Amino acid sequence: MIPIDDSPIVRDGKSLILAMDHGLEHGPVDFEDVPEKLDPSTVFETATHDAVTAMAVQKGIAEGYYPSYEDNVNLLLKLNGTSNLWMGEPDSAVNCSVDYAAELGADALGFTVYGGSNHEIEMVEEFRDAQEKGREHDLPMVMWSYPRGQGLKNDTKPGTISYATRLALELGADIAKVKYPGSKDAMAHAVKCAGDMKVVMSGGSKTSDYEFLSQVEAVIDAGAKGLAVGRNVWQRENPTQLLDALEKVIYEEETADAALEATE
Ligand code: FBP
Repeated sequence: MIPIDDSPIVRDGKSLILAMDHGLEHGPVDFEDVPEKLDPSTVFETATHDAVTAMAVQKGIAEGYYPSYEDNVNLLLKLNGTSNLWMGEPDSAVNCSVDYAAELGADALGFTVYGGSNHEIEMVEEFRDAQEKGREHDLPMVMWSYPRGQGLKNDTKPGTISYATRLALELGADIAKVKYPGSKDAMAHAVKCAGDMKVVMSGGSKTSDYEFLSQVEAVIDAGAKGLAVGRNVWQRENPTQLLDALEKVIYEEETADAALEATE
C-alpha cells in the first residue's frame, strides 16, 4: 500500500474532494436552483481547479463522463450509495466492485458506513471486503463515516463524530469524512480520536461564503486535513472563486477573511 501522503488525492498532506453523488443520495432536488449542474460535465470542469484533489462520483457518472477528464481530474469512485426513496433503517447498496472501479481509472475509493444503524454489521462487512480489495489495487479508502439510525437522535453531536472518526481508524480507512460537530474543540477531539488517519469535513447544505470559509478555517485549525464537499461548491454561481479561497484556507492555512479579501 502506498503511503496516503503519496496518493494523487492528497496535496501537501491535505485533500479537497469534490462530491457529486447527490442525484442518487438526495435526488434531482439538489439541482433545482442550478439546473445547468444536472450535466455532470459542468461539475467535472469545476474539479479541474488545482485545489481539488479528487472528484467523488458513482459508477454511472464515472463511466459516462470520466474518460473526458481523466488527464485533469483524479477519480474517487463511491462504491455504495442509496436513494432518498429508501425509507428503511439507514443502509447503502454496494453499486460498484473494487475491480471495476480500478478498471474505470479510480485513484481512490469511497464507502459510506452508517455506524449505529440496524444494518451496521452488514455494512462493516461490506466495507471490509472493499477495503481489503482496495489494498490489492493500491487504492486508498475514504469512509463517509456517518453514524445514524433509530438509536441516534443527533448525528452531529461531539461524541458521535469522535466515535465516527475512531470507528474509521479502527476499520482501516485512510481518510474519514465526517460532519462538523458544532465547534472547533469538538473537531479537535474527533481528529485526536482518529490517531494518524486523516479527517476531512463534510460540506453540508449551502451557506454564505464567509460562514463556510470560517467553518473550514476552524476545522483546519482543529487539525482536520481538508474537505469533502458538494453543494457548498457546485451550487454556487461562481464555484471557481470559492475554490480559490478554499485553496488559501486549506493549503496555505490563511484565515477566511484573508482568503476572501484576496479572491473577491
Ligand atoms: P455535501 O457537501 O453537499 O453535504 O455533500 C457531501 C455528501 O456526503 C455527499 O457525498 C452525499 O451525497 C451527501 O452529502 C449525503 O448527505 P446526507 O446523507 O447527510 O443527506
